[in-house]
Amino acid sequence: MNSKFIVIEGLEGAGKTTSSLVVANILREHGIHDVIYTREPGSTPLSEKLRELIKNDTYNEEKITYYAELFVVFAARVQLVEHVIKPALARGTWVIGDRHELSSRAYQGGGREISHDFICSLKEEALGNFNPDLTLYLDVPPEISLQRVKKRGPLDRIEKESLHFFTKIRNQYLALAASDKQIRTIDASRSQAQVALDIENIIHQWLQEIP
Ligand code: T5A
Repeated sequence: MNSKFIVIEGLEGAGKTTSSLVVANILREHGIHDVIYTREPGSTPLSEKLRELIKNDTYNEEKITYYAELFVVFAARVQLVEHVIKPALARGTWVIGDRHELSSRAYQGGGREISHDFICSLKEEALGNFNPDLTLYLDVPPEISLQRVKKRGPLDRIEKESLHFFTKIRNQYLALAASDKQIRTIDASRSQAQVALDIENIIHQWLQEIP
């Protein structure tokens, strides 16, 4: 079987990091041990710098424009895909990604209301037809997701946004997931054990369906 790119998506605090480990465990049960983890933005030296820029809110009060935010997350993604993900897949390594392009369509498309067509054309231009093989979307109401994040410590620039902003992002995620069979939606407002069980079932079945 060729190596695959599995992405986990969702609002902050949805449980993406926790779920990455669940996915890796299931892959191991299927004899797949050669796995790397990526996070977006991040996971290359330059992309990690861009991550700091995007999460930080101290630019002497210079506001990051919505388009600048979009271009920064895309710059980080292109670096990651070209320097890490594609080479890994080419040598037979599986990749588990904490966020990918769906995040831009949800946050910058849904949250910032940048045109969906524009984001899609940017993606086509920058990455062509490169896409995840499977996306697990962890769906959680923003009220719950933000509660989890607040427990963790100080909020970053995006986490300080309004409930309305995160509601628009969630609605966009749900709409995109409903129109794409490659995206599987999981109710992540339940316990970690229940979420893990759903992930397990989805991955087991998906692996069996791969020709
Ligand atoms: N961004 C990113 C864009 O705007 N556009 C883009 O294109 C991209 C790629 C990235 C930021 O950048 C934005 C989105 C983000 O604002 P990030 O740190 O990578 O930031 O993303 P976060 O979503 O903020 O990461 P988090 O670590 O906050 O969320 P996770 O990974 O989803 O959650 P996790 O697993 O760390 O869990 C958080 C807490 O909740 C608990 C965990 O124990 C932990 O304490 N938890 C649960 N508690 C109860 N029940 C469950 N089912 C739980 N699951 C987890």
